[in-house]
Amino acid sequence: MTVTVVVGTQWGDEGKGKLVDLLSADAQLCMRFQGGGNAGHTVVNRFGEFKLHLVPSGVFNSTCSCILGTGTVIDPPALLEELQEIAAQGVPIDHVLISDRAHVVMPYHKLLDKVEDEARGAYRVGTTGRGIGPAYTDKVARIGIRIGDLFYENVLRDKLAIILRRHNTILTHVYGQQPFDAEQLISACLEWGEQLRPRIVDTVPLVRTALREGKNILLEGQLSAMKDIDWGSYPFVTSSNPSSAGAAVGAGIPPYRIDRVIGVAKAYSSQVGTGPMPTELQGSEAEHLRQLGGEYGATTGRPRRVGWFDAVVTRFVTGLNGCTGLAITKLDVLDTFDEIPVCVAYRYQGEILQDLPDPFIHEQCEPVYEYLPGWKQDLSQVKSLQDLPRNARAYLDRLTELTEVPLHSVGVGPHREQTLLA
Ligand code: 2SA
Ligand code: GDP
Ligand code: MG
Repeated sequence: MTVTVVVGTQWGDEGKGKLVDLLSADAQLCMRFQGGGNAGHTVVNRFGEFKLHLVPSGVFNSTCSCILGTGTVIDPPALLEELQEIAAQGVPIDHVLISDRAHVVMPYHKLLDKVEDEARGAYRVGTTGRGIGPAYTDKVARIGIRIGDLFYENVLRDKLAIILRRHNTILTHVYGQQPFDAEQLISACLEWGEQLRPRIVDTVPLVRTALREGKNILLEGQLSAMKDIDWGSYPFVTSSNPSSAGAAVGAGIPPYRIDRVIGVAKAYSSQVGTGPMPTELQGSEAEHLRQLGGEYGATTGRPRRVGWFDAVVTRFVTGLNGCTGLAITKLDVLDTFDEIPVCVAYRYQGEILQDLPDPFIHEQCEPVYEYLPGWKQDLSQVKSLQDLPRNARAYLDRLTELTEVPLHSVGVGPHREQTLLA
């Protein structure tokens, strides 16, 4: 039995969905432990190509129960639509379950997300507009609606009276928006509850049984520690803990039961939203790498910022998460470069920094690059690590050396099969 957490080691979009899809072939339980419809996890397998937002990436393996865990925030109509789309492509979805303790992303959260982020000026986060921050804010303020509340009209009415007193005041007085109507929201909630009823469960006995019976459990993180509310480039972060410690809380797994933490690292970097990124490329260089990597938001479609691999960031994240293996993805995207810069340290006010500084210093850091020779060869058909060209292997070895984590696997294409296991 193994409990495995999959986490991002950069700013997100490293290819976590693809790895979780692959690993779920041997898992009996796959849980998302934080976040919501902001995520875009791309999976390419025998069913086709999917961009999963809320549904765990283990869904393609019908013997693997897939749970949207307690730490997640769920937009019910978005989830219902996503499930319908997946089912329409021939994927069974009966094994997708939802924690009754997860929180509901309500329509006012999505509106608040947009108007509040726009009003933040220099502190604008560049959120996905999926209502994530406001939903977690309500959770922490202890006024949130939980999935289990969706069956109880009286609970919804009582809670909405408190919630709308706050949000309608802000929406109308500060942002000049229309107020939300409690009765309309109550009927919508009751309807969502009915539609989701067969999937809503208390996850505690399920997880306890899985642990007792020695099942393989996969915990799927979204975004990355650089977007972690506590450890990321605050305030340019999401509102939950994508780090491995967040997995224990959000999935309800005792921390000491976690056996493996696989950190997923793209062979270069990308970021969506604002925040420091010393290796970011500009102009035609950025456009070239963006095109090669297809770096566009899987949820919003916006162009991602791109740059070279930043070992300072990934070393910080692998240490923080206790990564036991590094899954390096998208190595094939670098096939055509003569040489590939890797950031090994930063220069800041004449000093060399080896460790990740405060975000406002990070913003002013310049990368110190080491240049590694390219391999100038198509890697997409390579079937094993032994068959990689020497320079590609040297690139991987340098990345694992710099990040102090052994290699778990290498991605040479978007398809599930294009993964070379170490
Ligand atoms: P939010 O919406 O409140 O969570 O935004 C807060 C910050 O988190 C970033 N963020 C993401 N970063 C990488 N990938 C994400 N998912 C989509 C994808 C993004 C998209 O897979 O491409 O489609 O644009 C994601 N979701 C949120 C966000 O940019 C903010 O910096
Ligand atoms: P996630 O959010 O971490 O799951 O990553 P995304 O799905 O947002 O972005 C990763 C993108 O890279 C997707 O389009 C994947 O299909 C693609 N991808 C994943 N691994 C590889 C790889 O090894 N090579 C190539 N070329 N594409 C990959
Ligand atoms: Mg993504």
